[in-house]
Amino acid sequence: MEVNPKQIRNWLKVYFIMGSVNCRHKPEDILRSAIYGGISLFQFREKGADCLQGKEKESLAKRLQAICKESNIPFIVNDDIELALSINADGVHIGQEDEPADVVRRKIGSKILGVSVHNMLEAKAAMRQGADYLGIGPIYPTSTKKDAKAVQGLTFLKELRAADIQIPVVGIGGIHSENTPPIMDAGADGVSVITAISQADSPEKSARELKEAVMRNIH
Ligand code: FQP
Ligand code: MG
Repeated sequence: MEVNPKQIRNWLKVYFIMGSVNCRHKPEDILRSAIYGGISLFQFREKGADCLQGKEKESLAKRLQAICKESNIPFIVNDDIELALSINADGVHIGQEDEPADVVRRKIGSKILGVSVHNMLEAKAAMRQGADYLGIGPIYPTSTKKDAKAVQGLTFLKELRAADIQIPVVGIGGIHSENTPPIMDAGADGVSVITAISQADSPEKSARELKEAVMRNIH
C-alpha cells in the first residue's frame, strides 16, 4: 500500500471508527451505509465491556475488512498488532498506552501507522518513531472512551500547526457535522467519529453531512 502524506490526508477526511459494542444494528450494515455516505477511512476498534474476543473478533474483523475492500476504503486495526498482521490489514492505530510506535513500525513495515498524541513531546516522539498520521483529542467531551483525557484537542492542534508541524492529523472526540468547522480551521486534515455515525438513525446521512462539513473547510 502506497502511503505518501498527500494520500493519508485524503484518507483522514472522514475517518469512521467502530466495533460491535458501538452498534445497535448489524455492524456490516452500519459500515456499508457509512461507506455509501462517503467515509474515507475505517478503523476496527473492538473494545469495551462485552466486546468480542479471539475467533469471534477475528471473524468480525475479516467481514468488515471485506466490505472496506469492495470500496477501496483502507482498513485500520486499533491496538491489536497481531490481528492486523494476521489478516493483512492496511494499518494500525496505537495510543500512548499501547506498544511503542517504533516497535510497531518495525513489526508492520510500510503499513499505515496512526498514533494518538496529546502534547508536543508525544507528537515529536511519534513522528520520529515513524507515525504516518496523528490522532488528536478529545476535541469535545465524549462518553465513548471512559479513560479519555481532558478536552484540550483544539488548543493542542493549533499549537502543533503554529509550530509548523505538517504531519497529517485527524481530530477525535465528540465530533459531529455541526461542530466540525473549528477543527478544520485549527488545521486538521479531517475528523474521526464513532458515535456520530454508528448511533445515527441514518449512518449514511451522518457520514454525508460530515463529509460536506469537512469539504467546505478543507485547507
Ligand atoms: N485517535 C484515533 C484516530 N483513533 C483512536 N483509537 C484514538 C485516537 C485513541 O490508544 P488510544 O487511541 O488512546 O485509545 P483506544 O485504544 O481506547 O482507542 F486518529 F484514528 F482517529
Ligand atoms: Mg489504543
